[in-house]
Amino acid sequence: MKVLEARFMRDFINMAQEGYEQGWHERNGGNLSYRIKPHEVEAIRDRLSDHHDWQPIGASVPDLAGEFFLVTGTGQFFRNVPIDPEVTLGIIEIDETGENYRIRWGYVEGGRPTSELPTHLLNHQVRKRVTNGKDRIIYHAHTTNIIALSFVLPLKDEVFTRELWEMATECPVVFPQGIGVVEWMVPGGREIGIVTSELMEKYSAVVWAMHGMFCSGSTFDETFGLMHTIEKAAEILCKVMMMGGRKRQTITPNNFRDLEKGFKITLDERFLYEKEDNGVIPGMED
Ligand code: 2HA
Ligand code: ZN
Repeated sequence: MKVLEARFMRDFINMAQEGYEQGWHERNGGNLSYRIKPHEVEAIRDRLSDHHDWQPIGASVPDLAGEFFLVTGTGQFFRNVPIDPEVTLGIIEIDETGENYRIRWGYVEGGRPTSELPTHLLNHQVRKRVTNGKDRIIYHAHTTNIIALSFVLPLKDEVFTRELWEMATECPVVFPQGIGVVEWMVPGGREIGIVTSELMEKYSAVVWAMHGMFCSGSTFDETFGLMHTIEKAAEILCKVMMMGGRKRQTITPNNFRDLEKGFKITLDERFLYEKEDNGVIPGMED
């Protein structure tokens, strides 16, 4: 089968386009990776090349040994993914040690995988383990409203989770585990990848302060939907702040406990703390 005719390829390209249309991928902002299923690799194996050398990943991912990934290229613009997928995307294979990768398809103008490859693969390794192999997609986007909030809210998992949950009743249903926060760090390396992947043990979404967000999911729809839901909650919170920043009423800890029963979800009590004044958004006290 031609690589571009594979279903996962079309779904990947559609997701890149939808993310661009949301305004989350200015210039070369953001990156996306998909852990390809074994039968999907077999269907395209005749079209894979073995002319490229093994290169260091820059991180150690032994639990991903032998896996294949479709990954956006470094410096590539999401805007161009549907226009020129063979240039903007590539398929890589991980070696038996989990230390090296080689290009098997794509990046035809001499490209390479995203600069955030260490974070993507470290996240994949953790999510593969904690979801028993279900999660296959890691998505990084420069979501405007989440970035804006990272200038104002305290950079704490508890605060981001709680304030975003309060912004839409479906939020605790869509991300019941909550959301993690990484304070400002240099992107593009192993260090930020390790910190992010440690949070991915508990959360399927992690904020990078003053930068964007990472989401993990089992399907393209689930992963995009998670990013979209969180970013929409962030947009509502920004609007509430712009309307003076004082809530007259909100969803209370007991309301969340009622949701747990109604939707058969479990919410960590860590996020259901009592506040001195339910109208005040942290960071906007005066
Ligand atoms: O690829 O988003 O974090 C550009 C980025 C780096
Ligand atoms: Zn980024």
